Amino acid sequence: MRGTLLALILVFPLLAGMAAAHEPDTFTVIVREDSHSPLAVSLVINDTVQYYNVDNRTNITHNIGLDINGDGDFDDEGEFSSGILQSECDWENETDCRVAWIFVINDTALVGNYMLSDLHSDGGEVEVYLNISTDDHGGSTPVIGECLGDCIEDESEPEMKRSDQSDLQKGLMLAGLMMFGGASALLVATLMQRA
Ligand SMILES: [Ca+2]
Repeated sequence: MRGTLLALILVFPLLAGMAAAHEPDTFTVIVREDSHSPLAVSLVINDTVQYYNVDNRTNITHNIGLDINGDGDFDDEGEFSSGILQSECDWENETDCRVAWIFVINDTALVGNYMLSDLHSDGGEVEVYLNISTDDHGGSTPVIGECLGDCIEDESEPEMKRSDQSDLQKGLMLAGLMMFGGASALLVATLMQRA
């Protein structure tokens, strides 16, 4: 056990550094009547997130998106959304009907920390978080904060859009990274013991 612990301590910093080398992942968010599970998702470029609506209240639909100017729609410049999400579809007669939003993060322009709104058709609203960062070990994507046009000093972090939740976001991302690193270290430690 002591050997495992030692290996864990030695390996952890190494893995923490390697954790950013990344294969595309798909994350699933369950959209419920009063909340999302999970409420916050952290992705890198080339990941996919799918928001799956399981709110089966009669005639209630969801529409999840970024409302930059706070006017209650997702149609303005720089805004994006899921479109209307039903809880179930009659696929034969409603070919446009959807129950899930499959959002492929394939554009570095999407990098940022977002507070999205899930607008319910009955006027309810749930705020959810979506954090998108570059996979900076890929080598081909622009570094966050790199000057690409109108340069502003001290722009070392992606701008928090709509909300000042950056500390919470960072905490969540750090916690996620640590959990991943810890799990990986345990795996490696186990493998080392077997060898
Ligand atoms: Ca808007």
